Amino acid sequence: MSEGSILRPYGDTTGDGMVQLSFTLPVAHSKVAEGAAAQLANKMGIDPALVVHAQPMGPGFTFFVVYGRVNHLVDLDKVEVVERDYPLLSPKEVNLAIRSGLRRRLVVVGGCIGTDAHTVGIDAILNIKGFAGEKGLEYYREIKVVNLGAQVSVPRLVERAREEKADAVLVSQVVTQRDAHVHNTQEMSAAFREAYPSDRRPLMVVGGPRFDETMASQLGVDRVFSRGTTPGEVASYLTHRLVESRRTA
Ligand code: B12
Repeated sequence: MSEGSILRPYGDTTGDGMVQLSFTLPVAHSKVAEGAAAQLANKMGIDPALVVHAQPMGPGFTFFVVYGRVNHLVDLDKVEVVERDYPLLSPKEVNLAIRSGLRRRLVVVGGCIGTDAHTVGIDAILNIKGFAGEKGLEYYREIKVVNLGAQVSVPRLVERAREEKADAVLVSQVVTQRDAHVHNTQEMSAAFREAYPSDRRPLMVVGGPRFDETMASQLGVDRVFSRGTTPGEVASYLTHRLVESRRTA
């Protein structure tokens, strides 16, 4: 149901407040375990809560799916997101802007830091084959891409950024267990801030499916990109920050 900016979830009939939720409890499957799942859902504001699926997950664990009604409403006016604040450019426009604005190629150094070996995301942005029908940054004639791949240490990233005279570093973090993505990113940002004078340091961009795009300042980086990002968005952002904004300034 929608009343202006107020929304209620929708399952079977409009405005019925029905939601579906899945989680695992560290308990062997039994009737008591299903009762525990319903109790948890109740405590989360789901009432009635129907356990629609319960699957043993090895000894001592059960996976649940619960379907039920929440009374909460959401207010669209109070939602906070990072809207795109730069124009989307075609590869041709990006190349032209860099050529005329920088008069040299724009250099990006990218990779996955820490123990993270999930390279598909950063490759989607950097590799020529790209993502979602868009070519990656390697396709752009005026962008030089240095893709360091998986498990790059922060000191190595700083070293390569220096060697390459990077305009931007692009870092991917997919594993979020124990907030690894947050700690690794903060370590990276601190290392770059220490290694460079503030007016010389490369633009720091991080991305990954579980990043909250509103966290850039908390992470100490210039921009955060999340799931579904396309190479064109990244190329446009880099052009906006490294070419257009500097030209205006
Ligand atoms: C493929 C995969 C692997 C492959 C990775 C191969 C490779 N070369 O990348 C392998 C098998 C090696 C692997 C291993 C592991 N994996 Co894995 N893996 C996945 C899987 C199935 C897909 C990830 C993927 O490729 N997505 C596709 C890309 C295109 O999406 P993306 O990364 O989100 O990238 C997009 C955006 O986020 C953004 N983006 C990403 N990075 C960047 C960077 C920048 C700069 C920008 C601008 C944008 C950007 O742009 C991209 C395009 O839109 C996910 C589950 C899932 N379905 O997501 C689990 C998953 C990520 N893996 C997981 C785990 C736990 C592991 C292991 C720890 C398992 C284990 N116990 O060994 C290991 C860890 C290995 C390591 N050292 O990192 C968990 C992570 C849980 C968590 N919250 O931390 C997941 C979510 C599975 C799960 N549900 O448990 N994995």
